[in-house]
Amino acid sequence: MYVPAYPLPIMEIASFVKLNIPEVEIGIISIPVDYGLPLTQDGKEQIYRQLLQDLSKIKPSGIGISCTAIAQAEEVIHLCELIKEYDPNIFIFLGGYFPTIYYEEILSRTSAVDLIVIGEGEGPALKIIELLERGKDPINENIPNLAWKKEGQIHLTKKGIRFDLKKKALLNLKLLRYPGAYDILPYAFSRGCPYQCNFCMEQFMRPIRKEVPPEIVRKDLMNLSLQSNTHTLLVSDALFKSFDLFPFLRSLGMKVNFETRCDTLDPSVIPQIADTCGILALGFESASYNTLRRMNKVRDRSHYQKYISNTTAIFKEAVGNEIPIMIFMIAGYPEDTEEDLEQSLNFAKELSKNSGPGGHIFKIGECRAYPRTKTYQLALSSPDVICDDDGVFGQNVVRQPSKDLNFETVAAYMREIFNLSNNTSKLQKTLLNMMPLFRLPAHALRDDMIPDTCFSGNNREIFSVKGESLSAFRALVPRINEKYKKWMSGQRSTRSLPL
Ligand code: B12
Ligand code: SF4
Repeated sequence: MYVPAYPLPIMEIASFVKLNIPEVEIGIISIPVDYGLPLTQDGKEQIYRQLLQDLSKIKPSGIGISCTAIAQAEEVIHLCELIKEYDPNIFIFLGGYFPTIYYEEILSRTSAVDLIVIGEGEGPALKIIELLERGKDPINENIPNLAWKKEGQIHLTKKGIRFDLKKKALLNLKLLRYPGAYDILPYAFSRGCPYQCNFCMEQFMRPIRKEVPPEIVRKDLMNLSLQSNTHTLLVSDALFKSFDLFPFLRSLGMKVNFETRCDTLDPSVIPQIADTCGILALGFESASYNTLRRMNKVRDRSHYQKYISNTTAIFKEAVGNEIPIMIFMIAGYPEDTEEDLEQSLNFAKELSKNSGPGGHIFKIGECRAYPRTKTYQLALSSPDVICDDDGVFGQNVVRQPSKDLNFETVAAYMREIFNLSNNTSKLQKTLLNMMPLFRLPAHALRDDMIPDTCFSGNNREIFSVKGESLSAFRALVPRINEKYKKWMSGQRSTRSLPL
C-alpha cells in the first residue's frame, strides 16, 4: 500500500516550529525515502544501523515520531527502544492517531517513550522543542494535551483548545532531505469531521471540522507546485469540500485525488472538475440500511435514500466524465447478516452497469473492530459476534459478524463485489502512480528483472522509493504483477520480513 508521499503530519509540525523558532535546527527524517523500504529482516537492520549512524552525527536533543495507523504502532515502539538504547539522553515524544487514542497502552508497554502528545501537535511540539532548546525538561504540567508515565502512574495535562489554522505555517520542503524525491504531494485543506461514524477515529482527534484559510492554501499549493517535480495532489482532508479551488488547482497543472462522503459531494460539480481530478474515492461502506445505521453513517430512512441515490448519481457522473472512481466498502460489520451483504452486492451490480474508460474499483475489505471505537463496543456486546482478540496493537478482524454468517461467506461476497470492478488502463495508470507497489509481497520486489538502480546501498535487500527508482520500476509493473498474481490477492497474515 506504500504511497510515495512526504510525511504530511510531521511536515506541518516541523514547518510550524521552524517558523516560530527560526534558529532551531530541525530536520525531517522520512524513513522510506531517506533510507529505503526493507525487503528482508537484514535490510531492516541495515536501515536502523544507518539511522543510528546518522543520529550519531546529528546529535539531536529530541526526536518526535509520528504514528498514525495501528499498522505502524509496534514498529514505532521498536524504533523508540532502539534509539533509547543507543542514547538514553535523546528525548523521545510521539503523536498521531494511535498515541492519541492508546497512550495508556504505549506507556504501559515501553519506557522508551518520554512523552505523548494528544491530538494536534503544533502547539505542544513548539513548547517541547523550546524547552529542549533551553536545556530544560519538556515534561511540563503547563503544556496542554500531554501524557507521560512517572513512577508507574500516567500523568495527563489539561485539554487544550484546537490549533488555530490561521497560524498554520506554510509547508517547508527544505526540512526534507530529498525534497524532489516524492511523487505524491499530500495536502490538507481542512481538518476534522463532525459525522462520528462508529468505526472511525476522527472523533477522537478532531470532532469539529475547520478549514485552512484559503490564502494559506493558495500559497502552500503555489510553493508545492514550484518546488517539486510532481503535480499529483493527495487530498488528506477527513471531509473534502474545497471545490471552489479547482480553477486555481487547474492553473497550477495539478491532478487532484480525493475521498469524500457519498451524501456530501454534489454530483453536478463533477463535470467541472473532471479534467483536474485524478481519482475520486467514496467512503460508501455498505448499501444496507441496517448496516449503515449500525455504522452511524445514516440517520434515518430518508437520509438513507439520499445516500444511495446520491452515490448512484456521483458514480454515473464519474463514469460519464471518465474519472476513475474507487468505492470503499466494509464487509462483515458486527451484526451483519447475509442479507446485508446481498444488498451491497446487488447495488454494486447495478452501479457497474455503468462503465467507461475511467474505470471503477470496489475496494472492499473485512471489518476491523478497533478497541475504544463504538464498532468495538457493538462487537463485544453482541453475543454472536466473534472478533480476533489482538488488543490495541492488532487488527481485530471480525471473523463472525452474526450467528449464521461466517468469514468464508463474507470473503466470498468480498471477492464477488471486487470482481465487479472495471480495471481499465486509465485506472491502472492512476493507481500505479499513487501506489506503485500495490499488494506486491516483499519477495516480488527482489525479482531479477528489477534493475540494481531500484535498490539502495550495495545489495538488493532495500528497495529505493525515490522518484527515479520508482519510475524505472513502474515500467516493469505489468510483468511483475503477472508473475506474482497469486500472491497479490491473499490475506496478509504477517508483517514479518523473510530473513
Ligand atoms: C493521507 C493519509 C494517508 C496517506 C499518507 C500520506 C502521507 N505521507 O502523508 C497514505 C495513503 C499513505 C495512508 C496510508 C495508510 N493509512 Co492513512 N490516512 C491519511 C489521512 C486521510 C490524512 C492524514 C493527514 O495527513 N492528516 C492531516 C494531518 C495534519 O493531521 P494528522 O495526521 O492527524 O496529524 C496531526 C496530529 O495527529 C498530530 N501528530 C501527528 N504526528 C505527530 C507526531 C508528533 C511528534 C506530534 C507531536 C504530533 C503528531 O499533529 C499533526 C498536526 O496537527 C488520515 C485521515 C485524516 N484525515 O487525518 C488517514 C488515516 C491516518 N489512515 C489510516 C489508515 C488505516 C491507513 C493505512 C493503514 C491504510 C491501509 N490499509 O494500508 C495506511 C498505513 C500507512 C502506514 N505505513 O502506516 C487511518 C488510521 C486509523 C488507525 N489508527 O489505524 C486514518 C486515521 C483514516 C481513518 N479515519 O481510518 N494514509
Ligand atoms: S465521514 Fe469519514 S472522516 Fe467523517 S467520521 Fe465518517 S468515516 Fe470518519
